[in-house]
Amino acid sequence: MSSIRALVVAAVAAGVLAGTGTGAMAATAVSRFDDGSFETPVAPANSFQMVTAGGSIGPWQVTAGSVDHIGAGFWQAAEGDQSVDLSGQSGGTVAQTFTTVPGKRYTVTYSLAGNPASGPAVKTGKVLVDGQNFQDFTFDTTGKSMTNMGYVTREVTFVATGASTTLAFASTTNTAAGPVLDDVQVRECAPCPSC
Ligand SMILES: [Ca+2]
Repeated sequence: MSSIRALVVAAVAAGVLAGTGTGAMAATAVSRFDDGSFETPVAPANSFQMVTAGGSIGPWQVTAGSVDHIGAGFWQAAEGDQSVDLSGQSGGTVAQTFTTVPGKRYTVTYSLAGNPASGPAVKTGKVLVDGQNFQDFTFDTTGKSMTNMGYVTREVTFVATGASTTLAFASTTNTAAGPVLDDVQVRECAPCPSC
């Protein structure tokens, strides 16, 4: 087990060096990227569970503001039954730290929509890798509904600089109805078709 312990210590040290380490992270073992579909835990059916900073949704940490974990039947998911509204009471951030190979290129794809119930029609947010802004995104909910969310697939790539990487999605829509995220996938490019 000593090798696993060494890996965790190395990953935490890398996070501290990158300026992303926190006391909370130190207690968390780093593993592969998991549950980009927000299917665990089970959120209330036909409703949602607000999760505030310091809370978690399965392997995801809510690191700022608040988000809504949307249960089955509340609105259309892109994959499975559940999704996340990145604005709970106001703009929130979800983040997941997972093992990566330094120097390798990774492709992140995700499904994006917006809470059509209220707030501004155009929802905005950003993708961050190790705290750096990698992509701004917008989604126009005009003409969309809870049964026709109109999900689009977005893609962003990054080259890992450490044994772990933190991927985050942040809402910059500071109302209770923000961008909706589901079906996040992370693939190691070998080689990357588009690069
Ligand atoms: Ca899902």
